[in-house]
Amino acid sequence: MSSHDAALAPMSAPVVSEDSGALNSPSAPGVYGISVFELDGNAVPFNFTAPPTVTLSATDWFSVYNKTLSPSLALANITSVGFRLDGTGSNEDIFQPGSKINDELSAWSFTSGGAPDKGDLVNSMGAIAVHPGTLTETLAYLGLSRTDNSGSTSYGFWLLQPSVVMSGGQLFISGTNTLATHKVNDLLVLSDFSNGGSVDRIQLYRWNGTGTTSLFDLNGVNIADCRNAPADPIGCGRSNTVPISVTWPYYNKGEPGFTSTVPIGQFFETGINLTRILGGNQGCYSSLVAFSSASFSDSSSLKDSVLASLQTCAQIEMVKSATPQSKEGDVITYTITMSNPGATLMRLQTFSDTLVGNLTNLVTSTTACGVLTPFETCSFNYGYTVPAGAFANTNPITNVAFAVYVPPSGQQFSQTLASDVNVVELFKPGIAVTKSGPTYAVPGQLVTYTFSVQNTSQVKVGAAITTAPALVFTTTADGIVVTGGIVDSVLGNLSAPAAAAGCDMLSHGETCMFEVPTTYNSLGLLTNTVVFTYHPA
Ligand SMILES: [Ca+2]
Ligand SMILES: [Ca+2]
Ligand SMILES: [Ca+2]
Ligand SMILES: [Ca+2]
Repeated sequence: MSSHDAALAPMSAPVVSEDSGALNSPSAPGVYGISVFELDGNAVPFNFTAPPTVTLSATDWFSVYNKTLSPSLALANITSVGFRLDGTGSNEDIFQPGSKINDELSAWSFTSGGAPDKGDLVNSMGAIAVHPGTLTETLAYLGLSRTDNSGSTSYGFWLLQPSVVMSGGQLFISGTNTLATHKVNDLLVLSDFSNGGSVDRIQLYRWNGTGTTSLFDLNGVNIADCRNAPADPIGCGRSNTVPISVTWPYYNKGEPGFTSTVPIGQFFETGINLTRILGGNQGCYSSLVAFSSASFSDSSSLKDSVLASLQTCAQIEMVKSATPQSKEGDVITYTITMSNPGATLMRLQTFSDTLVGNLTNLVTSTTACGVLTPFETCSFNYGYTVPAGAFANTNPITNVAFAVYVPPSGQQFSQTLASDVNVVELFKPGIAVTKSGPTYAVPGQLVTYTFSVQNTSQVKVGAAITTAPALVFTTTADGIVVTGGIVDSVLGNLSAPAAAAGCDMLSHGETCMFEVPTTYNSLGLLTNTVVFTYHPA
């Protein structure tokens, strides 16, 4: 087996050799209704200017290959790219004779050898985008180049949902010892294009559980070829009708070493609407297998293989937040924000919180997070009441939220789990009051009471947040104004003199003092009681 490391290849300025097709003038990028990516029979963005002033408003394979280099371009609207250079000659990875396009994956085997020139692939590549019109449909752009255009050979792609790796001549699910198998709605694209560059036919199949089922047959150059396809097609393809320049290391039959010029009919690109092709039941695809085959049939024998990675779904992102401190009896409000940075609509399968339990039905029925369309962000809140005893026993309050999202096919793979952990520390509010006044007085005597108040709230020893909130007379909790203060059974409301002395807000540990003079008018024992009411700020 041999392959070339894309990252080591130089990034050189391509010599733009625009296809002379009638619909492919530089002022009209050949996007043919799928206006994110140029399906125009070449690999260079129509408005390309040579580095270092690369400015691109359109995307083509030059950009995808550049994306594998460092530093890479940022590609608007493209959520994932894949690019793989294949080997050539007599010692590269090819299918073992007998492997068929419509075999179960575990029946495929690979070996080291040489593909016939006309079936020798140079590279495969892919890009994933959101349909710019509907903003909900997943588009896949797939491409390849080959070393020769003579004779009759067909080409195609399998888009596989599991992430697969080749080992010992077989395909395994990444990170496991399990042989890879097809999942329902794995997608097969077969193409038939001439050595003059016309795309005559594209057939689309899905894996139905035991074999392939035909979905669409784009038969005839007036349907299958992007130059002639209707606006916003379900799929179309383009080959190059003139020699084109590419920036990846390209090898051509009969030429030693690498060249940058691809002869007529040795480059192919296709764009397909995964959502429409699969009736809205597309999965999360992770692997792209490009192949050449003996003939244009889904039961044909396989020749060369190129395995690349391509992600049609993205990892759902979750951020969970709450105020960092709380206390017994209070409701901690958790805010969950989730976003879908990928090109595939995702549905919530389960949402749970380690403290609050399963909230799936609540989230699905009352929030926008039940379905996340491409690039959508949603958020919602839920509460947890801190129980009595928590300050001593379960401090801090730690919980984790988990969300599992699945693509429309319902098939769940590893990309779809989102989680976030949150820690809320508890404090115990407290105040200490000292009141002093004269022991004796005669009626009519002026006496002075002295009040001293301290914020004696506690935090847990060793807590990350070492101070408790300030305590105040008046606060706003959940939009409701909560009023406290100081009221003495004899002296009346003392909030004003207390506030004047700074006692209306006490930071953690702070002490304040105030005095209240009054005239003693009683004839006997006078007992007064003072009530201090504070709230955490
Ligand atoms: Ca193109
Ligand atoms: Ca182009
Ligand atoms: Ca090859
Ligand atoms: Ca190969």
